[in-house]
Amino acid sequence: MRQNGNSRILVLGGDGFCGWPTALYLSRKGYAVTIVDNFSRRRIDEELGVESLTPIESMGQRLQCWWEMTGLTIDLLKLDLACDFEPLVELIAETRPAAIVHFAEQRAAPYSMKSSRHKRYTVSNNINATNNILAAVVDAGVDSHIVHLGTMGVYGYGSAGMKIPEGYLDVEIPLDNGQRISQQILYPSNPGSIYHLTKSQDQLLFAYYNKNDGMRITDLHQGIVWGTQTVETSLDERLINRFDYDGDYGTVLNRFLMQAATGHELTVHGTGGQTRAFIHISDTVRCIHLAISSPPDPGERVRIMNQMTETYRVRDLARMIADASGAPVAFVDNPRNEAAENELFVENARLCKLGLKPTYLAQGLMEEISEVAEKYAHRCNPELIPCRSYWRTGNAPQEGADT
Ligand code: NAD
Ligand code: USQ
Repeated sequence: MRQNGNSRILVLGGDGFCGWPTALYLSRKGYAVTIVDNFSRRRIDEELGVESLTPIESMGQRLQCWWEMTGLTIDLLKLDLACDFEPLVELIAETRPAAIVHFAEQRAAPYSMKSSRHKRYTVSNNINATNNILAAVVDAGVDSHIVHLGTMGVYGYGSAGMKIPEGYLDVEIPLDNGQRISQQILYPSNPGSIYHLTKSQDQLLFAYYNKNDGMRITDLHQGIVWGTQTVETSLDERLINRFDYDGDYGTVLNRFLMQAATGHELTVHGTGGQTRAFIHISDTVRCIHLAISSPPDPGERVRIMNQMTETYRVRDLARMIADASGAPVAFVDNPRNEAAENELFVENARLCKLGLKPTYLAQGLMEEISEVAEKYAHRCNPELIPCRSYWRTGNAPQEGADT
């Protein structure tokens, strides 16, 4: 396949769960891809004493294997985007990328709530990385399209029966003279963790650089990503994607799939009344390609699209997996500070209009359990399953209690 020199894409955070399969997908689509990562995620695995359920290779091995399997090369630059500003400006000025896909943030809500050190790291890493990327594009004098991975969590998961719109809310403002004016404002943020707070702050940075510098930005408000493999990561075991199952980085659906495969009880927090939005990893990479292929027009305000395909209540998800696998369901004390129940209706027309054909849970569930979770179940350390990050000290179990 030909690599088009005029279509350079930077994939920031390209060693991560969403970034790696996206880099491969875009490479296969003919883009010239450069991955930028500081490998902080691999260092956090060491800090927490955890490992991906799937055996992930070093980046050197991954890129060598991709070349062997496809004849395609992907460039790599190790940079800390929150600190290494000048090299980032140089990279952007030299490569003049058509798009910069920004995954490079600390993305686990429980990790961000572990201690004041983790809160401060998450705020400093995420907000500095985003601001540095935007400021570097200005300094480099290029018109790259920024595609950022945001989160559904900026909306706060509840809208009193209204469908959550794609980023902006129509409001009517009463004036002193008795008239009313209509306006669209950013949907009010209501983050549920320090991590989600950084994504809310990112939104203001995007609005500002868009207004001041005319920057073209797409912010994808993504739901919880489930699954592991894409067509590209399945080509060879050395390309396998990461699968987090531990109490900090494991997300609910993948945790339930791993728990079902290892015979562990499914750990539902509280009553399991939280409703969340979900998307399969294969749809994530396709959505990013759709967003890149359809950049905002010059002068267009920040384009926000809700990147999700289905919503589920956590206890219904557990019941569905329990029915399919025979695993028991356990209702455990909720370590988080979140409502016991919420309703969630989400508008996702924009990506569907661009051509997204969703992968539904019912289709891929058993395949994921048998092909990934069961295959690597022997690598699971059950000690790492419980969530031990508490939003408030009052949520932590009393000393001596069983965790
Ligand atoms: P991940 O932790 O697997 O990957 C993030 C990558 O970014 C890692 O490789 C890490 O080393 C890198 N990184 C972090 N800070 C960096 C820095 N300062 N400089 C350079 N590299 C840095 O996370 P993921 O699951 O792939 O998520 C990617 C993005 O998608 C995140 O921004 C996250 O908020 C968003 N998102 C993820 C999910 C999900 O369910 N995984 C859902 C919605 C949104
Ligand atoms: N939960 C359980 N049992 C578990 C783990 C989680 O009941 O074993 C519950 C949580 O209490 C919560 C819900 O499941 O109510 C979702 O938790 P999660 O860890 O799957 O997801 P979350 O913390 O919201 O974060 C994940 C990603 C984050 C992304 C976000 C999208 O880690 O990067 O931004 O999903 S969203 O949730 O739509 O905001």
